[in-house]
Amino acid sequence: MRRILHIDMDAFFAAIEQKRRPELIGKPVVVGGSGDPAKRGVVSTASYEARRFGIHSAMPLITAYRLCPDAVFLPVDYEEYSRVSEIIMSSLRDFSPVIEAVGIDEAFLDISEINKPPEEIAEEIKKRVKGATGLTCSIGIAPNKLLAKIASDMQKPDGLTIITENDIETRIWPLAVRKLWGVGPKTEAYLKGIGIQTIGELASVSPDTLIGHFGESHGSYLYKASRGIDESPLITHWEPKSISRETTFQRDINNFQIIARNLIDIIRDVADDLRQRGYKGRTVTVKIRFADFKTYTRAKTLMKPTDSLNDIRWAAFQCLKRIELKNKVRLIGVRVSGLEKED
Ligand code: TTP
Ligand code: MG
Repeated sequence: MRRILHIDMDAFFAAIEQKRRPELIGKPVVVGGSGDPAKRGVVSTASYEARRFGIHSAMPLITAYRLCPDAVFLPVDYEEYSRVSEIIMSSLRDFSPVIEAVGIDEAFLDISEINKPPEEIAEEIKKRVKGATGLTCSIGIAPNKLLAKIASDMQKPDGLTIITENDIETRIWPLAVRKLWGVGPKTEAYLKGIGIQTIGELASVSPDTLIGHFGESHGSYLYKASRGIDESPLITHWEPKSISRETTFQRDINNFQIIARNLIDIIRDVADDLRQRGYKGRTVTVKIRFADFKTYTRAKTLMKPTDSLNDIRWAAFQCLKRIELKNKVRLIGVRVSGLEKED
């Protein structure tokens, strides 16, 4: 019998900020944009204290500010969050080698081979993650990824929810269809139109009806998903499609020397990253965003894949020459794609 565990960190960015600045514990904290609610930007996440005011991810910062002017607004510090994420993922790897990291704060683990009760495994993981990072997480355990992900969301924060095949009718069917992975606003709206709001109601629709409307693939997916059926494997290894870096200047720049120098710095980072991860790439793309947000990209494809700093720099400057720098520059970026793994 398959046993899949899904772990999702609680209020991830906000919890990290509260951890490193304990005076913020218990306070409404909003992480997003540059951390200044007077500037454009959206909420990346809000602490549970801030959520009580109705603040949530993707909401404009200004709206969040209106809902709770006393909240502490902080800028996004991806570098720190990635560092913590790596610590979490490597702790998880000690429990099972079959792990699929999803985004920055989520992962699936296949725990079928671990000879312990699921509660015990979950408690051990929570303890390890807390010990390594000081943060809490919520865990769901179920026979497949679909149900495990639903389960981890059922008792947040610091939750543990175990779903077996026998629980599908009582605990999954009452939930809104939106809780199913792959059901977005469009599918939800159509289903609502035909009187279907819960997963249980979805399970009562014939597969032909669903396939007739959504097509073979999505239709039969919905039919199976509503019954808690999901055989999808964990994807334990992702090949990157490209390796890139970009930089936003503190102030918009029109000095070519400064632009060129920064471009060289990020080319060096990209080349280092390629070599460290064992890739070579064929296509180099340069991106320039001007002060008015107009964005241009130019690409150069080389004769053969490379990870050489000189080759990438040459190609990048070929690209740069093809963009007229008639305005001040806000952002520059470099991407290497067409990747091949080195032998
Ligand atoms: P989530 O796991 O969706 O949210 P969360 O961890 O903040 O809160 P929860 O306890 O409900 O799991 O996303 C993880 C991180 O990803 C989140 O801390 C910030 C980031 N994020 C965004 O930047 N924008 C978004 O719209 C969402 C949903 C998340
Ligand atoms: Mg989370």
